[in-house]
Amino acid sequence: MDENKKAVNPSVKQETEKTEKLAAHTADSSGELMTNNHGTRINDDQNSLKAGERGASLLEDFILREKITHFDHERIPERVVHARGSGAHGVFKVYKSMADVTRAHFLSDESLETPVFVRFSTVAGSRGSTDLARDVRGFAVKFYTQEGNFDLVGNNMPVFFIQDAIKFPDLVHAVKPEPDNEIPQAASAHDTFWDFISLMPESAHMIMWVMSDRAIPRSYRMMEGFGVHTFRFVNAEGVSNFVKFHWKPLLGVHSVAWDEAQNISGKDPDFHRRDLWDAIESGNFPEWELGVQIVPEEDEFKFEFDLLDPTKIIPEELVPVQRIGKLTLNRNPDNFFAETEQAAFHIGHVVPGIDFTNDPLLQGRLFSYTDTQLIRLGGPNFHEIPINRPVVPVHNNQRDGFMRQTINRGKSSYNPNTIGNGYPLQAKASEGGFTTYPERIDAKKIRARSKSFFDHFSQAQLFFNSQSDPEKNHIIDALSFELGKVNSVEIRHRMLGILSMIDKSLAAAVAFALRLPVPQDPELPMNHSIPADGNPADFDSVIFEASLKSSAALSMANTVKDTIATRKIAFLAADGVDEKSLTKVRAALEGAGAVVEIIAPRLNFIVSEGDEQIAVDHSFLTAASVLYDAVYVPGGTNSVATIEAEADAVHFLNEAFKHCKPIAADTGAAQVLEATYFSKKIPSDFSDQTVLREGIVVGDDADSLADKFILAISQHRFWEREKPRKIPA
Ligand code: HDD
Repeated sequence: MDENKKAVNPSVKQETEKTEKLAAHTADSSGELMTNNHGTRINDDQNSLKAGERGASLLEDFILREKITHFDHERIPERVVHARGSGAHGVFKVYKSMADVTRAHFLSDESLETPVFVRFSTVAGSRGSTDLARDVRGFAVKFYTQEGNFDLVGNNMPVFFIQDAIKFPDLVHAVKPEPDNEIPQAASAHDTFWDFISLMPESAHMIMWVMSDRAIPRSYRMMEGFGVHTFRFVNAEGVSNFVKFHWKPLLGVHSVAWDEAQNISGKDPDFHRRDLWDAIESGNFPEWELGVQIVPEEDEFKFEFDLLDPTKIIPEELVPVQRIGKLTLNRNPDNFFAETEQAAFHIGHVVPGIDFTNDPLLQGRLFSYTDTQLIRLGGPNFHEIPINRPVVPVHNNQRDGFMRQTINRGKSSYNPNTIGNGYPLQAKASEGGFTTYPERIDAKKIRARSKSFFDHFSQAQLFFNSQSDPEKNHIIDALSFELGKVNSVEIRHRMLGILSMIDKSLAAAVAFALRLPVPQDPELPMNHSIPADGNPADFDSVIFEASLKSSAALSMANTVKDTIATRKIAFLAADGVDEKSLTKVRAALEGAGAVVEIIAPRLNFIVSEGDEQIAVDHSFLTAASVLYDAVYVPGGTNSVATIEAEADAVHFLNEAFKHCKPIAADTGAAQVLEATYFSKKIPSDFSDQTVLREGIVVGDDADSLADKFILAISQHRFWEREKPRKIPA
């Protein structure tokens, strides 16, 4: 953990210009008397007004009516997508001036600290759905800059399912629960989704990402973010460069196992929300670096793919990611609804120096986000909700509408005017006025897909080729699971055709699980998103192979593995535990930034060998191995005997083993490991027994055990253990 974090007292809320402004709208009832919404003090909040003790309630009861009416109207429509989310405040600082490429003020000076509000989300599920769905994660950042709000509304995957916004309602209808019975919740494993995907070859690349472990992150704090589209930077001289935005988490990119994800959904459906909240409360502030890939205007056509196609990345080998600044989340919201739920992001909230491209997905999004807030937040004044207000003043001639807060003085609400002395004045570019990049467009009006968008498979191949073996296996398992939940054999079959265009071994492995033949030399799948009368461009001829065969940045296996900061470690202990090794290992792990929790047969405390009381965080009833990153069993004769005989403890270890987590035990506790399934039942014909022992540390010297355990935890998972497969837990 770095020194700054240690110095923070998390009980002191971190303030920024934005959070100070929010304070004006923040209420705290401590020490106050109760009033109704109009300030009249309330004497009885327990009983409604009645005609006599047992009589009917009276319509006159303005206190009852107000309270119930407000309650009746408490809910607003959830977001049509990304309904389930969690937010946090923070700050962004640029490392060095980017003025050579953009005139955006917040990127111009390393002394500037820009307040931000970030909301992470899943896409398909409802507001109350599990955090651990196999799904894309939203990564939306609102920068409250001195030139107005800039919203970077991205995802944790750098590409998208579709190339044109006109297909977005179809995509969302397909993935959401099926319309007749509203099943399944927060899951893509059903017929309508795969029916659509199997007819939309342009989704092939995104499907590889969504079926990878990126779709089941260990934490919001351990996932990347991407702006997805190609945007523009424009500098003070009016020179434009293309830009792709990235967020790189300083803790690395890590995921859970699918079986684990499904278990977490039951044990703690708020797992990611809680993780984010707890990390910030404890002063372990999540951090990401902002990365940019910059492409000069004149290089627009030098790539094998079209920069405007949102189903394509720019591989980092072709254009390196420059890390230009740091985002730190340092303050939880005071009120979920007022801040996180009412936050309104919009890809069209830009500041001078940042501009759009003609990506047809981006262009459609520019319409959708304001439109959706009108229904979700109830009218055109949602920008006045405290969380959405910029930190700079707002002056224009827009007026009135539901819930208007601002009291605009004067008679003129039009421009030009003389009655208001011409104010507010338009801002010159030199005064920070936004000027659109004057891109030259000479074109016919047509509805068509550019032929440069027709290569659907080369980057899907690039992604698959770039994965480690365990990651490839997880993609195969994910597709086998999802298509296994599809009832229509025709859809499964069509998907195998798509997969075989990506990789024959992938298609064969999924076909094996489905017990279906892989279509031999399938025709290039029909793209049903072409118009009824065909596409003016020729569709047939594009089967493409990318020059680049593999890209290291696409595999999570290549990300940070040198820290155990904030990792949660379970200690399984009971009365009679050896407090010396417990204390030493705990001190070493906590010293390295991990969070240790003691789990025992019963709550409250255990009594050690040396008669010390040690506080217990959870009993086996309320804890589960899926909520931890690693597990340790300290010695102590009686404790070990109790743990060995405790079925839940043995289950805990079996499950941790199954999910490839590091496991440690004092030599005196090794017998507990012997009681587990994995010790007894590892198939004896499995040739490479050593991989099964990786990540399992047993020793009697607490210091050296702790060192080895820390190294193992920093590796995250020992996926090789999955090789023999099928260890029930
Ligand atoms: Fe979207 C929400 C990200 C395509 C229409 N989108 C939403 C959120 C994120 C994204 C992170 C949640 C924001 C929040 O936390 O409040 N969306 C994306 C990305 C896309 C994308 C990365 C592709 C690159 N979206 C997209 C298209 C459309 C929309 C093509 C419509 C044409 N998105 C919406 C929306 C939402 C939304 C309906 C729902 C709630 C909201 O906007 O505020 O307007």
